[in-house]
Amino acid sequence: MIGPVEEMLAEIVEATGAAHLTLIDPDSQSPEEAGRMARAAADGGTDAIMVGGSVGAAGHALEDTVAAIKEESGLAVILFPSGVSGLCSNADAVFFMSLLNSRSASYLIENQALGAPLVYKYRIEPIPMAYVIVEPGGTVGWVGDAKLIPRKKPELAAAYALAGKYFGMRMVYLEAGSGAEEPVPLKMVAAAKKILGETLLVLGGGIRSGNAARNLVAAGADVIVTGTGVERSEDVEAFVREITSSIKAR
Ligand code: 1GP
Repeated sequence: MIGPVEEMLAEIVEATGAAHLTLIDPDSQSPEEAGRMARAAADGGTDAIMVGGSVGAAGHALEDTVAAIKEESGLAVILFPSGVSGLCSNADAVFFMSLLNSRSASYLIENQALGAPLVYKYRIEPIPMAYVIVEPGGTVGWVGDAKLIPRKKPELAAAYALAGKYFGMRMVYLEAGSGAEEPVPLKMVAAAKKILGETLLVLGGGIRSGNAARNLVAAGADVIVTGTGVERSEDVEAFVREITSSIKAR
């Protein structure tokens, strides 16, 4: 069953052409600072906040960061966990992902099996998502033991995306890795979207300008994720505004 956060994202994509998510890693700043960033991102037009990271995004730092973001921004918080420890009870939703091109059963299904009862207990909304990591892959590619999709092989990314859709996942996330020098190639985005149809295509990793985001959306991305760009920005609101004004047609 589709929950309220997923529905909200789908409606935003339908109404404006694309959605923007701001990724905040609880390990990179204090909860207070995360709250301020989220408020600035909200003022810049972001649609929701993702919270997660490959290392150290757990425990009190995670819970306090989620609480501060919700309090300051009023936006929905979607967890983006790298494992069971990336779950907490005060978030609104979780990207319930399987890293489809991992070589490790841990990232394909074991963390998910151990985490599922917690998602149930915490009553957070699970959003089923196929997660596919493309070269260079960054920290998450290494941690997730991914067999990285070569940048020159769009058909491989499309094949994984379609497998995710056939599994019933309603979103597919193509990830170049946080801090990547370049986003996922446009040809790959186009190949994946062509085969996905209505299934939402999420793009992240290395997106640091309005232009780059606009090109990805023109190629077929439905949701744009930015983390590093927001983190490094002196003026978070202006940075997020640049991205959101570039991707939203209406
Ligand atoms: C990481 O795709 C996200 O999972 C965000 O990447 O930090 O490069 O924006 P950046």
